[in-house]
Amino acid sequence: MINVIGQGYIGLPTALMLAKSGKQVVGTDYNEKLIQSLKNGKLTFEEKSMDELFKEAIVNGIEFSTEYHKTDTYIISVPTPYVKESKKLDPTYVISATHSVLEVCEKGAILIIESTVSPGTIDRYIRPEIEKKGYLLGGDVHLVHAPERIIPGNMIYELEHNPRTIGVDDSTVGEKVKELYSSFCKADIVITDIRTAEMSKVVENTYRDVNIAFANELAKICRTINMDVYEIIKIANKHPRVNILQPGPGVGGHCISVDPWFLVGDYPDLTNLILTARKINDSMPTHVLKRIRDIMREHDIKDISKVGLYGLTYKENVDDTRESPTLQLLERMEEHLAFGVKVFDPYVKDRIVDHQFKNFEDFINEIEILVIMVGHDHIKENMERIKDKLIIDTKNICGFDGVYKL
Ligand code: SAJ
Repeated sequence: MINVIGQGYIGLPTALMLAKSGKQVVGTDYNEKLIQSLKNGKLTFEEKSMDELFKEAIVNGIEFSTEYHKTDTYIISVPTPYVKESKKLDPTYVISATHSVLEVCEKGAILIIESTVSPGTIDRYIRPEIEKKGYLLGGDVHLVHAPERIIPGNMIYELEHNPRTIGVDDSTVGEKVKELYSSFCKADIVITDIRTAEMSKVVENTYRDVNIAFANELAKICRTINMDVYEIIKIANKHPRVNILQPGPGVGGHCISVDPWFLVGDYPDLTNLILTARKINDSMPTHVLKRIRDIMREHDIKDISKVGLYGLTYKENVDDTRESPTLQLLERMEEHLAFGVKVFDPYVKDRIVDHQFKNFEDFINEIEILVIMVGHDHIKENMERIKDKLIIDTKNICGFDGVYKL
């Protein structure tokens, strides 16, 4: 039996995949409401293809519980928040989940940590917990780090098709864990040591952050000289060794905008490029704000409530708002005591900010300037409806003339 601890964005789809492939799985979470919802057959967040997967997992007998179970394999996928002020990882949840596992696990149990952790976290915080308990590492408990790589919006496909990394102390355990993940993952699975697994995960997200920052910096340069950055990127990417990403209103999510800080926090003297990239990406919401101001001036619009931000999530077609560029932008506006901008997102049903509309029509009717912050399919399908507005398209999705860009 496998006990998957943490039934959030990563733990739940992973538990479902394992159950679908015939494993006996218990999904554990301390959030009673969440567990009750799953027990009632109701998913707790939206994700492509997850409904069918959930049904198959139920048929295969997946269980959900607030209790940890006595078993030989655990997968810990609890949040690893970062402390905004210090930019360091907060390992509290992983430590406490490890504690709870140690209370119940069988001798020789495999403890797999999937949560993203900053390089060195397992040596610094998890090993000592196991030793403190008097357990022998590699005998009583086997420690593994198997960081996930899936992207919200395409998680189920990527669980099956993305190569994986397994960090272990002992290769026999590595082979066992590889076999477990092979039950649903059809791609290459590399076995390495724990520190290398930690580091490569953070490096992957840092790589993307740096590359997005390059595109964003180009967008800023092109703005000052009034050139079309998208055209330039399109042409440059024809070169066989060039692959520039897309500029945007900022970088959000719980991964790319967070993980590079772990390296900056630990190696401040060595991370010039990484820190600069972070700063560029963090500056994008302010860049959008300046664009809004310029366009309001150009059209002599003085009332901020005539401006509407479309999209609250950190990227298209998901309902995840963590660290989203729109929330960053609203925060900056608030710092300048600018209140009243209107907001709409078809994926965000709960009211999480002021002046948030439930209905798209009402939202559109009340604004003059529409700022597209997220390229949801919904807005692409409603292009006709927004054509008469002044549009600031930060995602380059409007195919018609007269639209303002980043
Ligand atoms: N973005 C741009 N321009 C681009 C691509 C993305 O501005 O060309 C922005 C997005 O709009 C978004 C942010 O970057 O705000 C991040 O989005 P993303 O889709 O690139 O990635 P995430 O954060 O959803 O997921 C990442 C993935 N990592 C990499 O691509 C290296 C995913 O595979 C990881 O599993 C995930 O982080 C994680 O959990 O670490």
